[in-house]
Amino acid sequence: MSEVMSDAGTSTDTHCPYCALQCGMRLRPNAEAAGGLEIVPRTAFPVNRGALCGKGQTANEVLASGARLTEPLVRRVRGGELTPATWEEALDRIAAGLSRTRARYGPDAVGVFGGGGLTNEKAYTLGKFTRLVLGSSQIDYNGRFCMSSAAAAGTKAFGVDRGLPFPMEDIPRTGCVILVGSNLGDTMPPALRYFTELRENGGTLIVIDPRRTKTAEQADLHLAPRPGTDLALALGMLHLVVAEGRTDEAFIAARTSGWEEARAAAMAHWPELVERITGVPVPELRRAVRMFCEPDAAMVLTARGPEQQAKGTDTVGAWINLCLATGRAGRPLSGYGCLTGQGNGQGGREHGLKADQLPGYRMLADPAAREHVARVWGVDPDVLPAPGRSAYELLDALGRDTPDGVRALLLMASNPVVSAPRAAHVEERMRSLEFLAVCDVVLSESAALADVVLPVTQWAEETGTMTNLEGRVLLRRKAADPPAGCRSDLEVLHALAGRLGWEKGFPTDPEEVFDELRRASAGGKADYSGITYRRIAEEDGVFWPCPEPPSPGATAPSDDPSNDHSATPHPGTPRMFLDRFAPPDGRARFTPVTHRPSAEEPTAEYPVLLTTGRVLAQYQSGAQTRRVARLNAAEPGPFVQLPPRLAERLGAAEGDRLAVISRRGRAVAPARISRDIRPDTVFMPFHWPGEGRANTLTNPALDPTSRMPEFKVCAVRVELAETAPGPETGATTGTT
Ligand SMILES: Nc1nc2c(c(=O)[nH]1)N[C@H]1C(S)=C(S)[C@@H](COP(=O)(O)OP(=O)(O)OC[C@H]3O[C@@H](n4cnc5c(=O)[nH]c(N)nc54)[C@H](O)[C@@H]3O)O[C@H]1N2
Ligand SMILES: Nc1nc2c(c(=O)[nH]1)N[C@H]1C(S)=C(S)[C@@H](COP(=O)(O)OP(=O)(O)OC[C@H]3O[C@@H](n4cnc5c(=O)[nH]c(N)nc54)[C@H](O)[C@@H]3O)O[C@H]1N2
Ligand code: SF4
Ligand SMILES: [Mo]
Repeated sequence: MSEVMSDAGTSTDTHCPYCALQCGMRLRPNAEAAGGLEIVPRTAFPVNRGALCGKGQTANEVLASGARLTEPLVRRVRGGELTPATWEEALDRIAAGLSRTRARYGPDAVGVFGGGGLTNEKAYTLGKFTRLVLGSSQIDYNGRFCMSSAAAAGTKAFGVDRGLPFPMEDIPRTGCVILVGSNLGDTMPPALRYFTELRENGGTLIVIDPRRTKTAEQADLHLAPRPGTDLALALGMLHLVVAEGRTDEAFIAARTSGWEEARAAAMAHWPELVERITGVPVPELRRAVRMFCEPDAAMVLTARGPEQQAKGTDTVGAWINLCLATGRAGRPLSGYGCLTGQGNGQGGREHGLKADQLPGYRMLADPAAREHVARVWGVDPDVLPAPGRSAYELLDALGRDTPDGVRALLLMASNPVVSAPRAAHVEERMRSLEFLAVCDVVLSESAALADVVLPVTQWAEETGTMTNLEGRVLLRRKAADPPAGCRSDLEVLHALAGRLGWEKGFPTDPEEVFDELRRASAGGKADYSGITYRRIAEEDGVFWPCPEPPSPGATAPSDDPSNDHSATPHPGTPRMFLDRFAPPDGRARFTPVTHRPSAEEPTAEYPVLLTTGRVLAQYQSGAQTRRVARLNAAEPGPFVQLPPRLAERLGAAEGDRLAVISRRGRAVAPARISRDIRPDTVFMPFHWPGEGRANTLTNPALDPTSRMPEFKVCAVRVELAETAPGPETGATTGTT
């Protein structure tokens, strides 16, 4: 107890820099620890109750990393080296590069690419900067690669997109959870506890993954479909639900619309057909239906497996249909949710990083939304640009010598050279830009291509809010001073705006930005207006929507005594849809969806399916975690997970170098032979650049609605590689 008390003065309660779980942690000054901060458990924070994965435990090492950028770098001659510069010179060069491009080709020739790791304040400011200062429509962010399909499907069905419509703490109390394409045992390890508790409480867990992962090992039932066939699987389950008379007709009648069309579409998916498409035997399908339908409450949670497909939106729609048809939505302990990925993937799009969205989850194409946000920004709605391009389309347009080419780019908090689909092509596009500016904490593979690199502060060196996968708005607090030479992203945008003629409107104090964001979001779907830094601190986070109550007396009839005191604050919304769904009629919408093949199916030339994803010890493009010794020792490099029969056919032994070849290029990495993967599939994690870069191979086929690329399935050929290491960069090994 006394330790906690004495801690309070010197320690700082904050959150992990990485994933969407946003685990609570406490940072205690300690000269011996990396970055001068020791990471100690913060058991009172409900989401993780003190538990941290290895990435969280070592997060302080990135603060102190020798790889940390501490001075701006500029490339003074094209093709020359990046060399140190003053902040003045670097900022002047960026302002000149951006305004030169705009003057020559128009505002849409200047693009901005953001990241879901940015705080709400930074995301909001970057969106505002793009639309006002640059006057450009060309902004998108890496969250497009993340949960955009779930966002699109959620919006269609429920009228609003919030990752989980309930807190994680509800999971152990439901009857059954279907986890579709989530390996949270590796990607959100502290969350595994909720599923262990679910089973201890008598509930069941179904995991759907082509691989037997750490998460699948925990399941009562593991279904291993072919990659890219989740849509058929969900439809087959819905077919059985109907055939076995397990629909909830009262719920369907009272709370939904569109059932007849969705039902008819599902009925075309006979279980035997679904078995042929997915490889999942009919008895297992029946068992899954029984497990899902028998308890009083159940949930479906999706992650990147079903979402990162060129039919991701329809796939998630099919899982939502299953929930609606069985009355497993809009009720306590039941519902559909998406496990979002990045620390602030949710907040990033809510506040303006997405090509078509304005703060508060308002849509850029909606005149009323434009008017509201323009008023807060003090401009005429007509100056706001139209919606722009999605992430891959934006990257694909870089350096293009056409009227709609994007010639200059400001990149903040993403590393597309490693993480974008068809990465060799994207890298080549980035190299062909007339001007590239990057803000990062390390010299990522993308920053290395820039004309100007700005060293920014991160995480524990600054304050800001993050919105986790539950829609819980959290406060990350500053715990240490940044290295001399680093400035915050907000300071960068303030300085650039000033140079481009906007003296006002781009504050550097996060709380001041947040107060403006609250006003901009007021009345929107993601209404933050009732949330304050103080409330977040006192309440362990506040769930949006949280409108600000009308000021006392303003709208209340004066003869009502109950309105005679100051309005009570809105409590926030941990659980959504219990009374009504968000569409104007309050009903959830079924979508009639039918299965279709992946953009690439196996052929004689490319007979194997490649899927991609993550490992426990590395994060995303690896820009941060590859610089932490303990994590790097655990997962030092890329690999190809392949089934024993395929290895045998190739004559490959464990560790042998394998070449994986798709229509987009060739990657080489050592073999990891494993019984835990389907016989027709290989898996590569995407955390590394160079010859083992998985994204050299991936297919940028886009979902027509969400514009999500098909990271989770493409056709490849696997061969034994030559024994001598190949060329170092994916750019030279990949065909573009
Ligand atoms: N260690 C670590 N943790 C992370 C991250 C990280 O990079 N590293 N990133 C964070 C971010 S941004 C995100 S988005 C989340 C992602 O979290 P997850 O979605 O859990 O991660 P993935 O490994 O991309 O994909 C999950 C699973 O989908 C399976 N899969 C592949 N193809 C298919 C398919 O067609 N259908 C189905 N049903 N499953 C398929 C893969 O085998 C894999 O096990 O993790 C977050 N947490
Ligand atoms: N093949 C394949 N590819 C994938 C995926 C997959 O499953 N398979 N998943 C996709 C998904 S879900 C995602 S989310 C993307 C993610 O991929 P990326 O967008 O590349 O994500 P990160 O590697 O997290 O890049 C974040 C960068 O921002 C820097 N950074 C950290 N904090 C700050 C900050 O405060 N300010 C600034 N300016 N910079 C900061 C980091 O150092 C890092 O360089 O990858 C996608 N790519
Ligand atoms: S699970 Fe995510 S938020 Fe929690 S410690 Fe690990 S990386 Fe950080
Ligand atoms: Mo993600």
